[in-house]
Amino acid sequence: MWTQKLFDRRKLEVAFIVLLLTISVLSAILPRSLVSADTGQPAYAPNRSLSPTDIPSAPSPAARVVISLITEEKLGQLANGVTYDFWTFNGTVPGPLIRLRVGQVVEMHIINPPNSTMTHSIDSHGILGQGGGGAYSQTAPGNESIFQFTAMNPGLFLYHCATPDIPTHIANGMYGLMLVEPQGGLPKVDDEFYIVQGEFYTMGPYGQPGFQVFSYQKAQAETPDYVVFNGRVGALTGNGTMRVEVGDSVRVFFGNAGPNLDSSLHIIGGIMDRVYEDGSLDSPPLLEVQTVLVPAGSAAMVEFTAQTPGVLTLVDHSLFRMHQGTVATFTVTGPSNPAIIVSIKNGTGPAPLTGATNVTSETQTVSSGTQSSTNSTEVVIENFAYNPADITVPAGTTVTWVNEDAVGHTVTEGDPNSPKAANLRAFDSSGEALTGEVALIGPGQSWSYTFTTLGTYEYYCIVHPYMIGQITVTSSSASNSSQPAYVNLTNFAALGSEGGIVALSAIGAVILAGLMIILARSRGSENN
Ligand SMILES: [Cu+2]
Repeated sequence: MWTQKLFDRRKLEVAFIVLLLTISVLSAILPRSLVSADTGQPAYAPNRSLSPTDIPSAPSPAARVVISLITEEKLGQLANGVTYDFWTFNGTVPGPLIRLRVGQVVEMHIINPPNSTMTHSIDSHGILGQGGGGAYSQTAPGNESIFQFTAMNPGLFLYHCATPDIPTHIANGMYGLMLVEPQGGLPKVDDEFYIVQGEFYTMGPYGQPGFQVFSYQKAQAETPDYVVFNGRVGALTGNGTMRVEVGDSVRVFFGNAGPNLDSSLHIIGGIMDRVYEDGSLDSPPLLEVQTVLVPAGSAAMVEFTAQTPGVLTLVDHSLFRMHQGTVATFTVTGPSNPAIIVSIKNGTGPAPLTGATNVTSETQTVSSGTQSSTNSTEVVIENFAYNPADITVPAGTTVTWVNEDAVGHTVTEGDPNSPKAANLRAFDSSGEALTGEVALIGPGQSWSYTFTTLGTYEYYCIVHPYMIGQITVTSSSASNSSQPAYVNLTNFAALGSEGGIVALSAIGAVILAGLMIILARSRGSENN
Protein backbone atom coordinates (compact mmCIF):
# COMPACT_ATOMS: atom_id res chain seq x y z
CA MET A 1 0.00 0.00 0.00
CA TRP A 2 2.71 2.44 1.04
CA THR A 3 4.94 1.28 -1.87
CA GLN A 4 2.05 1.73 -4.28
CA LYS A 5 1.54 5.27 -3.05
CA LEU A 6 5.22 6.12 -3.48
CA PHE A 7 5.19 4.63 -6.95
CA ASP A 8 2.20 6.82 -7.96
CA ARG A 9 3.92 9.78 -6.50
CA ARG A 10 7.04 9.13 -8.55
CA LYS A 11 5.00 8.67 -11.72
CA LEU A 12 3.38 12.03 -10.99
CA GLU A 13 6.76 13.64 -10.45
CA VAL A 14 8.17 12.23 -13.69
CA ALA A 15 5.13 13.43 -15.62
CA PHE A 16 5.45 16.84 -14.02
CA ILE A 17 9.15 17.12 -14.88
CA VAL A 18 8.48 16.05 -18.48
CA LEU A 19 5.78 18.71 -18.70
CA LEU A 20 8.14 21.39 -17.36
CA LEU A 21 10.91 20.34 -19.72
CA THR A 22 8.47 20.47 -22.62
CA ILE A 23 7.38 23.96 -21.66
CA SER A 24 11.00 25.10 -21.30
CA VAL A 25 11.99 23.71 -24.68
CA LEU A 26 8.90 25.10 -26.38
CA SER A 27 9.38 28.55 -24.91
CA ALA A 28 12.97 28.52 -26.15
CA ILE A 29 12.26 27.43 -29.71
CA LEU A 30 9.04 29.31 -30.42
CA PRO A 31 9.95 32.25 -32.64
CA ARG A 32 9.47 35.53 -30.92
CA SER A 33 8.21 36.89 -34.22
CA LEU A 34 4.95 35.04 -33.75
CA VAL A 35 2.37 37.54 -32.73
CA SER A 36 -1.29 37.04 -32.34
CA ALA A 37 -3.40 38.60 -35.00
CA ASP A 38 -7.02 39.05 -35.72
CA THR A 39 -7.26 35.93 -37.76
CA GLY A 40 -10.60 34.53 -36.74
CA GLN A 41 -13.32 37.01 -37.50
CA PRO A 42 -11.67 40.23 -38.67
CA ALA A 43 -13.36 43.16 -37.03
CA TYR A 44 -15.40 44.72 -39.78
CA ALA A 45 -16.98 48.14 -39.83
CA PRO A 46 -17.65 50.72 -42.55
CA ASN A 47 -14.91 53.11 -43.53
CA ARG A 48 -15.70 56.52 -42.00
CA SER A 49 -12.75 58.29 -43.55
CA LEU A 50 -13.83 61.20 -45.76
CA SER A 51 -12.17 61.13 -49.16
CA PRO A 52 -9.74 64.06 -49.50
CA THR A 53 -11.36 64.91 -52.84
CA ASP A 54 -14.86 65.02 -51.37
CA ILE A 55 -15.04 68.81 -51.34
CA PRO A 56 -17.26 71.41 -53.01
CA SER A 57 -15.43 72.95 -55.95
CA ALA A 58 -16.59 76.50 -55.24
CA PRO A 59 -18.74 78.29 -52.68
CA SER A 60 -22.41 78.70 -53.37
CA PRO A 61 -23.02 82.05 -55.06
CA ALA A 62 -26.19 82.58 -53.01
CA ALA A 63 -26.14 85.42 -50.49
CA ARG A 64 -27.76 83.13 -47.93
CA VAL A 65 -27.11 79.41 -47.62
CA VAL A 66 -28.48 76.63 -45.44
CA ILE A 67 -26.08 74.05 -44.01
CA SER A 68 -27.17 70.94 -42.15
CA LEU A 69 -24.79 68.90 -40.03
CA ILE A 70 -25.96 65.62 -38.54
CA THR A 71 -24.06 64.61 -35.40
CA GLU A 72 -23.80 60.85 -35.78
CA GLU A 73 -22.10 58.34 -33.50
CA LYS A 74 -20.90 55.63 -35.85
CA LEU A 75 -18.84 52.46 -35.63
CA GLY A 76 -16.00 52.58 -38.14
CA GLN A 77 -12.47 51.48 -39.00
CA LEU A 78 -9.55 53.12 -37.23
CA ALA A 79 -7.08 50.76 -38.91
CA ASN A 80 -7.21 47.37 -40.58
CA GLY A 81 -8.88 45.05 -38.12
CA VAL A 82 -9.36 47.85 -35.58
CA THR A 83 -12.82 49.30 -35.04
CA TYR A 84 -13.80 52.36 -33.08
CA ASP A 85 -16.97 54.19 -32.13
CA PHE A 86 -16.49 57.52 -33.92
CA TRP A 87 -18.45 60.65 -33.11
CA THR A 88 -18.90 62.48 -36.39
CA PHE A 89 -20.42 65.28 -38.38
CA ASN A 90 -22.38 63.66 -41.25
CA GLY A 91 -20.92 60.21 -40.57
CA THR A 92 -17.34 60.90 -41.66
CA VAL A 93 -14.00 61.94 -40.21
CA PRO A 94 -13.37 64.73 -40.87
CA GLY A 95 -16.82 66.23 -41.26
CA PRO A 96 -17.60 67.93 -44.59
CA LEU A 97 -15.59 70.89 -45.86
CA ILE A 98 -17.95 73.84 -45.46
CA ARG A 99 -17.11 76.23 -48.31
CA LEU A 100 -18.41 79.78 -48.00
CA ARG A 101 -17.76 83.29 -49.34
CA VAL A 102 -16.92 86.17 -47.06
CA GLY A 103 -20.06 88.13 -46.14
CA GLN A 104 -22.33 85.16 -46.77
CA VAL A 105 -25.21 84.61 -44.34
CA VAL A 106 -25.46 81.02 -43.17
CA GLU A 107 -28.41 79.25 -41.58
CA MET A 108 -26.77 76.42 -39.63
CA HIS A 109 -28.77 73.36 -38.64
CA ILE A 110 -27.34 70.94 -36.08
CA ILE A 111 -29.38 67.74 -36.12
CA ASN A 112 -28.73 65.15 -33.41
CA PRO A 113 -30.36 61.79 -34.23
CA PRO A 114 -32.52 60.13 -31.55
CA ASN A 115 -30.14 57.18 -31.23
CA SER A 116 -27.26 59.42 -30.13
CA THR A 117 -26.05 58.81 -26.61
CA MET A 118 -25.25 62.46 -25.84
CA THR A 119 -25.64 66.11 -26.72
CA HIS A 120 -23.54 67.54 -29.59
CA SER A 121 -22.93 71.02 -31.02
CA ILE A 122 -20.61 73.09 -33.22
CA ASP A 123 -17.90 75.64 -32.51
CA SER A 124 -16.38 77.05 -35.69
CA HIS A 125 -13.28 79.18 -35.36
CA GLY A 126 -14.71 81.22 -38.25
CA ILE A 127 -17.93 82.14 -36.41
CA LEU A 128 -17.99 85.24 -34.22
CA GLY A 129 -20.07 84.96 -31.06
CA GLN A 130 -20.15 83.00 -27.85
CA GLY A 131 -18.59 79.60 -28.23
CA GLY A 132 -18.12 80.12 -31.97
CA GLY A 133 -21.74 79.00 -32.22
CA GLY A 134 -21.40 76.58 -29.33
CA ALA A 135 -23.77 78.63 -27.18
CA TYR A 136 -26.41 78.43 -29.93
CA SER A 137 -26.14 74.81 -30.93
CA GLN A 138 -26.17 72.46 -27.89
CA THR A 139 -28.48 69.79 -29.28
CA ALA A 140 -29.83 66.85 -27.30
CA PRO A 141 -30.48 63.47 -28.95
CA GLY A 142 -33.57 63.63 -31.18
CA ASN A 143 -33.41 67.43 -31.41
CA GLU A 144 -32.35 70.13 -33.86
CA SER A 145 -30.78 73.54 -33.24
CA ILE A 146 -30.77 76.33 -35.81
CA PHE A 147 -28.81 79.54 -35.73
CA GLN A 148 -27.74 82.13 -38.25
CA PHE A 149 -24.33 83.71 -38.60
CA THR A 150 -22.50 85.87 -41.09
CA ALA A 151 -19.10 84.75 -42.35
CA MET A 152 -17.30 87.93 -41.39
CA ASN A 153 -13.68 87.01 -42.09
CA PRO A 154 -12.07 85.05 -44.88
CA GLY A 155 -9.90 82.17 -43.80
CA LEU A 156 -9.56 78.44 -43.37
CA PHE A 157 -11.02 77.58 -39.98
CA LEU A 158 -11.33 74.45 -37.86
CA TYR A 159 -14.76 73.56 -36.59
CA HIS A 160 -15.47 70.99 -33.89
CA CYS A 161 -18.05 69.85 -31.39
CA ALA A 162 -18.22 72.09 -28.33
CA THR A 163 -20.15 69.95 -25.90
CA PRO A 164 -18.46 69.13 -22.57
CA ASP A 165 -16.18 67.32 -22.25
CA ILE A 166 -15.11 69.23 -25.39
CA PRO A 167 -11.67 67.62 -25.88
CA THR A 168 -13.28 64.19 -25.64
CA HIS A 169 -15.72 65.06 -28.43
CA ILE A 170 -12.80 66.26 -30.59
CA ALA A 171 -10.71 63.19 -29.77
CA ASN A 172 -13.54 60.99 -31.00
CA GLY A 173 -13.68 62.55 -34.45
CA MET A 174 -16.00 65.57 -34.31
CA TYR A 175 -14.17 68.11 -36.46
CA GLY A 176 -13.80 69.52 -39.94
CA LEU A 177 -12.79 72.68 -41.80
CA MET A 178 -14.80 75.75 -42.78
CA LEU A 179 -13.32 77.65 -45.72
CA VAL A 180 -14.44 81.26 -46.11
CA GLU A 181 -13.13 82.45 -49.44
CA PRO A 182 -12.07 86.09 -49.77
CA GLN A 183 -13.73 88.61 -52.09
CA GLY A 184 -13.08 87.40 -55.62
CA GLY A 185 -12.55 83.81 -54.48
CA LEU A 186 -9.44 81.67 -54.57
CA PRO A 187 -7.39 81.33 -57.76
CA LYS A 188 -8.14 78.16 -59.70
CA VAL A 189 -5.79 75.22 -59.28
CA ASP A 190 -5.70 71.79 -60.92
CA ASP A 191 -6.26 69.70 -57.79
CA GLU A 192 -7.63 70.39 -54.33
CA PHE A 193 -7.42 68.06 -51.33
CA TYR A 194 -8.94 68.19 -47.87
CA ILE A 195 -6.93 66.65 -45.03
CA VAL A 196 -7.41 66.88 -41.27
CA GLN A 197 -4.97 65.42 -38.76
CA GLY A 198 -6.29 64.09 -35.46
CA GLU A 199 -5.25 61.85 -32.60
CA PHE A 200 -7.04 58.81 -31.25
CA TYR A 201 -6.54 57.41 -27.78
CA THR A 202 -7.43 53.74 -27.35
CA MET A 203 -7.33 51.31 -24.45
CA GLY A 204 -5.28 48.87 -26.51
CA PRO A 205 -1.94 49.82 -28.08
CA TYR A 206 -1.51 50.78 -31.72
CA GLY A 207 -2.61 47.99 -34.01
CA GLN A 208 -4.28 45.80 -31.39
CA PRO A 209 -7.07 44.14 -33.35
CA GLY A 210 -10.73 44.33 -32.55
CA PHE A 211 -12.98 47.00 -31.10
CA GLN A 212 -11.11 49.70 -29.20
CA VAL A 213 -12.62 52.07 -26.68
CA PHE A 214 -11.52 55.61 -25.92
CA SER A 215 -8.90 56.02 -23.19
CA TYR A 216 -9.52 59.19 -21.22
CA GLN A 217 -6.30 58.60 -19.25
CA LYS A 218 -4.13 58.48 -22.37
CA ALA A 219 -5.90 61.55 -23.78
CA GLN A 220 -5.24 63.45 -20.56
CA ALA A 221 -1.61 62.33 -20.66
CA GLU A 222 -1.41 63.39 -24.34
CA THR A 223 -0.05 59.98 -25.36
CA PRO A 224 -2.06 58.98 -28.43
CA ASP A 225 -1.97 55.52 -29.93
CA TYR A 226 -3.03 56.78 -33.35
CA VAL A 227 -2.22 60.03 -35.12
CA VAL A 228 -3.99 59.89 -38.44
CA PHE A 229 -5.08 61.87 -41.46
CA ASN A 230 -8.82 61.72 -42.18
CA GLY A 231 -9.66 59.43 -39.32
CA ARG A 232 -8.01 56.19 -40.32
CA VAL A 233 -4.60 54.59 -40.65
CA GLY A 234 -3.86 54.29 -44.35
CA ALA A 235 -6.79 56.48 -45.46
CA LEU A 236 -4.56 58.44 -47.83
CA THR A 237 -2.08 55.78 -48.92
CA GLY A 238 -2.44 52.72 -51.14
CA ASN A 239 -5.79 52.94 -52.92
CA GLY A 240 -6.41 56.20 -51.06
CA THR A 241 -3.36 57.93 -52.51
CA MET A 242 -4.02 61.39 -53.90
CA ARG A 243 -3.43 61.29 -57.65
CA VAL A 244 -1.98 64.27 -59.49
CA GLU A 245 -0.10 64.78 -62.74
CA VAL A 246 3.28 66.31 -63.40
CA GLY A 247 2.79 70.05 -63.80
CA ASP A 248 -0.41 70.19 -61.73
CA SER A 249 -0.93 73.03 -59.30
CA VAL A 250 -2.07 71.42 -56.06
CA ARG A 251 -3.86 73.01 -53.10
CA VAL A 252 -4.27 71.33 -49.74
CA PHE A 253 -6.76 72.48 -47.14
CA PHE A 254 -5.03 71.12 -44.07
CA GLY A 255 -6.44 71.19 -40.57
CA ASN A 256 -5.07 69.99 -37.25
CA ALA A 257 -7.89 68.99 -34.93
CA GLY A 258 -5.50 67.82 -32.23
CA PRO A 259 -6.88 67.79 -29.61
CA ASN A 260 -3.36 67.82 -28.13
CA LEU A 261 -0.52 67.66 -30.65
CA ASP A 262 0.84 70.36 -32.94
CA SER A 263 1.63 69.21 -36.47
CA SER A 264 4.83 69.96 -38.38
CA LEU A 265 3.36 69.61 -41.84
CA HIS A 266 5.90 68.55 -44.45
CA ILE A 267 5.84 67.04 -47.92
CA ILE A 268 8.74 64.64 -48.50
CA GLY A 269 10.07 65.38 -51.97
CA GLY A 270 8.17 68.61 -52.35
CA ILE A 271 8.54 72.26 -51.50
CA MET A 272 5.42 74.23 -50.71
CA ASP A 273 5.23 77.20 -53.10
CA ARG A 274 2.81 79.12 -50.90
CA VAL A 275 1.68 78.58 -47.32
CA TYR A 276 -1.17 80.51 -45.79
CA GLU A 277 -0.20 80.06 -42.17
CA ASP A 278 -2.93 79.53 -39.60
CA GLY A 279 -5.43 79.59 -42.45
CA SER A 280 -5.07 83.36 -42.77
CA LEU A 281 -6.09 84.04 -46.38
CA ASP A 282 -5.85 87.83 -46.26
CA SER A 283 -2.18 87.74 -45.23
CA PRO A 284 0.52 87.33 -47.85
CA PRO A 285 1.61 83.69 -48.01
CA LEU A 286 4.99 82.36 -46.99
CA LEU A 287 6.92 81.39 -50.10
CA GLU A 288 9.04 78.26 -50.70
CA VAL A 289 8.36 76.51 -47.43
CA GLN A 290 9.77 73.15 -46.25
CA THR A 291 7.72 72.60 -43.08
CA VAL A 292 4.90 74.58 -41.55
CA LEU A 293 3.73 74.35 -37.97
CA VAL A 294 0.00 73.82 -37.73
CA PRO A 295 -0.99 74.10 -34.07
CA ALA A 296 -3.80 72.05 -32.62
CA GLY A 297 -6.98 73.94 -33.39
CA SER A 298 -5.64 75.59 -36.51
CA ALA A 299 -5.28 75.08 -40.24
CA ALA A 300 -3.06 75.97 -43.16
CA MET A 301 -3.75 76.32 -46.84
CA VAL A 302 -0.72 75.12 -48.78
CA GLU A 303 -0.06 75.12 -52.50
CA PHE A 304 2.62 73.33 -54.45
CA THR A 305 3.37 72.20 -57.97
CA ALA A 306 3.96 68.55 -58.79
CA GLN A 307 7.28 68.73 -60.63
CA THR A 308 8.47 65.15 -61.09
CA PRO A 309 6.75 61.76 -61.28
CA GLY A 310 6.82 59.51 -58.26
CA VAL A 311 5.44 59.54 -54.77
CA LEU A 312 5.33 62.63 -52.55
CA THR A 313 4.73 61.76 -48.93
CA LEU A 314 2.86 64.12 -46.66
CA VAL A 315 3.79 63.74 -43.01
CA ASP A 316 3.87 65.41 -39.66
CA HIS A 317 7.64 65.88 -39.36
CA SER A 318 7.44 64.77 -35.75
CA LEU A 319 8.32 61.64 -37.63
CA PHE A 320 7.82 58.88 -35.10
CA ARG A 321 4.12 59.61 -35.58
CA MET A 322 4.49 57.83 -38.92
CA HIS A 323 4.41 54.69 -36.82
CA GLN A 324 1.04 55.81 -35.49
CA GLY A 325 -0.46 56.30 -38.94
CA THR A 326 0.55 59.85 -39.84
CA VAL A 327 1.30 59.25 -43.52
CA ALA A 328 -0.39 60.36 -46.74
CA THR A 329 0.87 60.08 -50.29
CA PHE A 330 0.48 61.93 -53.56
CA THR A 331 1.10 59.73 -56.57
CA VAL A 332 2.43 61.93 -59.37
CA THR A 333 2.25 60.52 -62.87
CA GLY A 334 3.70 61.94 -66.05
CA PRO A 335 6.98 62.45 -67.84
CA SER A 336 10.18 62.56 -65.88
CA ASN A 337 12.01 65.85 -65.60
CA PRO A 338 15.76 65.23 -65.72
CA ALA A 339 16.42 68.94 -65.55
CA ILE A 340 15.14 68.74 -61.95
CA ILE A 341 16.38 65.32 -60.89
CA VAL A 342 17.93 62.33 -62.58
CA SER A 343 19.65 59.19 -61.32
CA ILE A 344 23.31 58.77 -62.27
CA LYS A 345 24.00 55.58 -60.33
CA ASN A 346 21.54 53.84 -58.05
CA GLY A 347 23.14 51.83 -55.27
CA THR A 348 19.99 50.21 -53.94
CA GLY A 349 20.23 47.07 -56.11
CA PRO A 350 21.51 43.66 -55.01
CA ALA A 351 24.86 43.70 -53.24
CA PRO A 352 27.76 42.77 -55.51
CA LEU A 353 28.93 39.19 -54.98
CA THR A 354 32.44 40.28 -54.03
CA GLY A 355 31.24 42.73 -51.42
CA ALA A 356 31.09 41.01 -48.07
CA THR A 357 28.14 42.83 -46.60
CA ASN A 358 26.73 42.18 -43.22
CA VAL A 359 23.29 42.99 -44.58
CA THR A 360 22.62 39.45 -45.65
CA SER A 361 25.35 37.58 -43.84
CA GLU A 362 23.14 37.01 -40.86
CA THR A 363 20.31 35.55 -42.85
CA GLN A 364 20.21 32.23 -44.49
CA THR A 365 17.95 31.30 -47.32
CA VAL A 366 17.01 27.68 -47.57
CA SER A 367 15.33 26.44 -50.67
CA SER A 368 12.35 24.24 -50.01
CA GLY A 369 12.01 23.27 -53.64
CA THR A 370 14.08 22.21 -56.59
CA GLN A 371 13.71 25.40 -58.55
CA SER A 372 16.96 27.10 -59.43
CA SER A 373 16.46 30.75 -60.07
CA THR A 374 18.79 32.64 -62.31
CA ASN A 375 17.48 36.10 -61.45
CA SER A 376 17.35 37.61 -58.04
CA THR A 377 16.87 41.03 -56.63
CA GLU A 378 16.61 42.59 -53.23
CA VAL A 379 14.21 45.00 -51.58
CA VAL A 380 15.38 46.60 -48.36
CA ILE A 381 12.85 47.30 -45.64
CA GLU A 382 14.03 50.38 -43.82
CA ASN A 383 12.44 53.33 -42.05
CA PHE A 384 9.04 51.67 -42.37
CA ALA A 385 9.20 51.56 -46.15
CA TYR A 386 10.08 49.13 -48.93
CA ASN A 387 13.04 50.36 -50.91
CA PRO A 388 12.65 50.41 -53.83
CA ALA A 389 8.90 50.43 -53.41
CA ASP A 390 8.12 49.75 -57.06
CA ILE A 391 10.10 47.18 -59.03
CA THR A 392 9.69 45.41 -62.33
CA VAL A 393 11.26 41.97 -62.67
CA PRO A 394 11.27 39.27 -65.35
CA ALA A 395 9.32 36.12 -64.53
CA GLY A 396 11.38 33.65 -62.57
CA THR A 397 13.02 36.30 -60.44
CA THR A 398 13.51 35.61 -56.76
CA VAL A 399 12.92 38.75 -54.75
CA THR A 400 14.41 38.91 -51.29
CA TRP A 401 13.17 41.41 -48.74
CA VAL A 402 15.80 42.28 -46.14
CA ASN A 403 14.48 43.90 -43.00
CA GLU A 404 16.91 46.51 -41.72
CA ASP A 405 14.40 48.09 -39.38
CA ALA A 406 14.44 47.55 -35.63
CA VAL A 407 10.93 46.08 -35.70
CA GLY A 408 9.24 43.27 -37.59
CA HIS A 409 7.31 43.64 -40.84
CA THR A 410 5.45 41.51 -43.36
CA VAL A 411 5.34 41.38 -47.15
CA THR A 412 1.69 40.68 -47.83
CA GLU A 413 0.04 40.76 -51.24
CA GLY A 414 -3.00 43.02 -51.58
CA ASP A 415 -4.25 46.48 -50.82
CA PRO A 416 -4.23 47.42 -47.12
CA ASN A 417 -7.48 49.36 -47.55
CA SER A 418 -9.29 46.27 -48.76
CA PRO A 419 -7.16 43.39 -47.57
CA LYS A 420 -7.72 39.91 -48.94
CA ALA A 421 -8.48 36.88 -46.83
CA ALA A 422 -5.22 35.15 -45.92
CA ASN A 423 -5.84 32.20 -48.23
CA LEU A 424 -6.45 34.42 -51.28
CA ARG A 425 -3.14 36.30 -51.17
CA ALA A 426 -0.76 35.54 -54.04
CA PHE A 427 2.13 35.77 -51.59
CA ASP A 428 2.45 36.54 -47.92
CA SER A 429 5.49 36.36 -45.69
CA SER A 430 3.32 36.15 -42.58
CA GLY A 431 2.23 32.58 -43.18
CA GLU A 432 -1.19 33.54 -41.85
CA ALA A 433 -3.02 31.25 -44.26
CA LEU A 434 -1.15 28.23 -42.93
CA THR A 435 -0.79 28.97 -39.23
CA GLY A 436 -3.57 31.45 -38.48
CA GLU A 437 -0.90 33.64 -36.96
CA VAL A 438 1.04 36.57 -38.36
CA ALA A 439 4.77 35.85 -38.25
CA LEU A 440 6.96 38.87 -38.81
CA ILE A 441 10.18 39.20 -40.75
CA GLY A 442 12.20 40.24 -37.72
CA PRO A 443 15.00 42.77 -37.58
CA GLY A 444 17.93 41.50 -39.65
CA GLN A 445 15.86 38.72 -41.17
CA SER A 446 14.88 38.26 -44.77
CA TRP A 447 12.15 36.61 -46.79
CA SER A 448 12.24 35.50 -50.40
CA TYR A 449 9.68 34.71 -53.04
CA THR A 450 10.06 33.64 -56.65
CA PHE A 451 7.67 35.30 -59.08
CA THR A 452 6.60 33.27 -62.09
CA THR A 453 3.07 34.52 -62.77
CA LEU A 454 2.94 37.68 -64.89
CA GLY A 455 1.11 40.68 -63.50
CA THR A 456 1.30 43.61 -61.17
CA TYR A 457 1.10 42.89 -57.47
CA GLU A 458 0.51 45.41 -54.70
CA TYR A 459 1.75 44.46 -51.28
CA TYR A 460 1.86 45.94 -47.80
CA CYS A 461 2.89 45.27 -44.20
CA ILE A 462 0.09 43.86 -42.05
CA VAL A 463 1.26 45.65 -38.91
CA HIS A 464 2.14 48.93 -40.65
CA PRO A 465 -0.43 49.13 -43.46
CA TYR A 466 0.87 52.48 -44.66
CA MET A 467 3.91 50.58 -45.92
CA ILE A 468 3.10 49.69 -49.50
CA GLY A 469 5.03 48.33 -52.44
CA GLN A 470 4.45 47.08 -55.93
CA ILE A 471 5.98 44.41 -58.13
CA THR A 472 5.41 44.03 -61.83
CA VAL A 473 6.38 40.65 -63.27
CA THR A 474 7.07 40.76 -67.00
CA SER A 475 7.61 37.94 -69.44
CA SER A 476 11.15 36.81 -69.99
CA SER A 477 12.73 34.53 -72.58
CA ALA A 478 14.86 33.15 -69.79
CA SER A 479 11.86 32.09 -67.77
CA ASN A 480 11.41 28.38 -67.52
CA SER A 481 7.88 27.11 -68.07
CA SER A 482 8.56 24.01 -66.02
CA GLN A 483 9.06 26.07 -62.91
CA PRO A 484 6.48 25.65 -60.19
CA ALA A 485 3.98 28.45 -59.78
CA TYR A 486 6.07 29.66 -56.91
CA VAL A 487 8.65 28.46 -54.52
CA ASN A 488 8.57 29.77 -51.03
CA LEU A 489 12.12 30.40 -49.92
CA THR A 490 11.95 31.19 -46.30
CA ASN A 491 14.07 31.16 -43.28
CA PHE A 492 13.37 33.25 -40.25
CA ALA A 493 16.98 33.34 -39.14
CA ALA A 494 16.89 33.70 -35.38
CA LEU A 495 19.22 36.66 -35.35
CA GLY A 496 19.90 37.90 -31.86
CA SER A 497 17.59 35.39 -30.28
CA GLU A 498 20.38 33.26 -28.88
CA GLY A 499 20.45 35.45 -25.82
CA GLY A 500 16.72 34.99 -25.53
CA ILE A 501 17.02 31.22 -25.75
CA VAL A 502 19.71 31.18 -23.07
CA ALA A 503 17.61 33.42 -20.83
CA LEU A 504 14.48 31.35 -21.28
CA SER A 505 16.35 28.11 -20.72
CA ALA A 506 17.95 29.53 -17.57
CA ILE A 507 14.54 30.61 -16.24
CA GLY A 508 13.17 27.14 -17.05
CA ALA A 509 16.07 25.45 -15.24
CA VAL A 510 15.64 27.63 -12.14
CA ILE A 511 11.90 26.91 -12.01
CA LEU A 512 12.57 23.21 -12.55
CA ALA A 513 15.18 23.08 -9.78
CA GLY A 514 12.89 24.94 -7.39
CA LEU A 515 9.99 22.61 -8.04
CA MET A 516 12.19 19.51 -7.64
CA ILE A 517 13.39 20.80 -4.26
CA ILE A 518 9.78 21.43 -3.18
CA LEU A 519 8.76 17.96 -4.33
CA ALA A 520 11.75 16.33 -2.65
CA ARG A 521 10.98 18.12 0.61
CA SER A 522 7.31 17.22 0.54
CA ARG A 523 8.25 13.60 -0.13
CA GLY A 524 10.81 13.74 2.65
CA SER A 525 8.22 14.99 5.13
CA GLU A 526 5.86 12.30 3.93
CA ASN A 527 8.50 9.60 4.49
CA ASN A 528 9.04 10.90 8.00
CU1 LIG B 1 -20.11 66.14 -29.74
